[in-house]
Amino acid sequence: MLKFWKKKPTETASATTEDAQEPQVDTKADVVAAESHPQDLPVALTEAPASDEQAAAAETAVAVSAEAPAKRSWRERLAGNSFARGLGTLFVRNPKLDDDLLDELETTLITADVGVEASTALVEALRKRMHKREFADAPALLDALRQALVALLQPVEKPLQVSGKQPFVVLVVGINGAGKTTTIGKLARRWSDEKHAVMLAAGDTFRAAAVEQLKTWGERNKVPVISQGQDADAASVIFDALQAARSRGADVLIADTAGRLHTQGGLMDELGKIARVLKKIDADAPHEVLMVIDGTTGQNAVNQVRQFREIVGVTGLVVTKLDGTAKGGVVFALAREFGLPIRFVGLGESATDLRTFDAQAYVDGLLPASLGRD
Ligand SMILES: Nc1nc2c(ncn2[C@@H]2O[C@H](COP(=O)(O)OP(=O)(O)OP(=O)(O)O)[C@@H](O)[C@H]2O)c(=O)[nH]1
Ligand SMILES: [Mg+2]
Repeated sequence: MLKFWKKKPTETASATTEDAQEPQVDTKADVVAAESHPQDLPVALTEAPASDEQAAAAETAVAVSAEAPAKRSWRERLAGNSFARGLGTLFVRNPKLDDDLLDELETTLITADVGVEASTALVEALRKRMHKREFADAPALLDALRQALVALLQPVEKPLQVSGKQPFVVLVVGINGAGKTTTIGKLARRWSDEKHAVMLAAGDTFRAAAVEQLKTWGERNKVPVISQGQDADAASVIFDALQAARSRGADVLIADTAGRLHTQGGLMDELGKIARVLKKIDADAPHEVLMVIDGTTGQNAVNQVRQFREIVGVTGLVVTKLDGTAKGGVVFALAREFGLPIRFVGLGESATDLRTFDAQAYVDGLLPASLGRD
């Protein structure tokens, strides 16, 4: 564990623009209240105090997560999804194996956000096998469906390894409200627990409370946050953060960015700029462009990934809010459409509610209890 990790950080680094040739780190021992300064003032390496309200919220969240059972099962967390409900209803009375049942199954999958193409492919493969009399009854058909669903997800079950580069730079992108900042907080917790020295970069300089939100997560997890004021240049913040992370020997730097839509040209260009300035320090950075997707957005998620991938070369996905009303099927649609690694899934709001994606656990969590295997 590095020394600076333990003490309260008091160092500042100077703001740097994309054009800077030589990155500068000013190590004056002043703590700068970032939000009170305009964008051209120094970056604060800070565990700055958040408001009382935020601190209280953070404490409550920590307390809640500490009290919660260490690991609730995937099924418990995925219980609200309509995937299980749809299949449960369809197979409740061990129905007759016929084409009508398969048509209904296809509709159920499409309704659960699996997407038309993936649903049709899954059902047609089952139909062929049914006509060859491979299934004795409905449970046998469902077991085959289970296996086909797992097979669809297994290629994208590729956990993210943050070793091998130092610092390993993770750029987190996605549309507004997808769960980026929360996911960063959870990742900070996870990687700190795994004894990596983590730093965060407050690259969302667009939304008023974004920097404070990230700082609260930083405090909770005792992880330094590099920030400038609101409206600062995001690329400059993240550039300085990488310099700071390098000079302090951090293992992982996770950069937050503002939520954006593909229609917001300026903001989309900013992502390209962020990636470009990082390469001035490390030609391979960012080592992971992690796109966060709200699991409740359904098929729209497919379009989102397509658009972000064009602009910034997404290398991994996180699907959040699968504990809520998400239908759960979008994960299959994404796997089939892009084959991009699904690194994690968000199964709740607290620090420990991020799971490494596990194809089998996910499928069994989605299927009705009588059908899945825990
Ligand atoms: N139930 C549930 N809620 C989540 C999950 N992940 C994030 N949230 C909630 O989603 C809301 C938005 O999360 P943020 O992390 O602020 O999303 P963001 O993408 O950073 O949003 P912007 O910065 O505004 O673009 C918050 O209320 C989070 O608590 C999850 O896995 N499950
Ligand atoms: Mg955010």
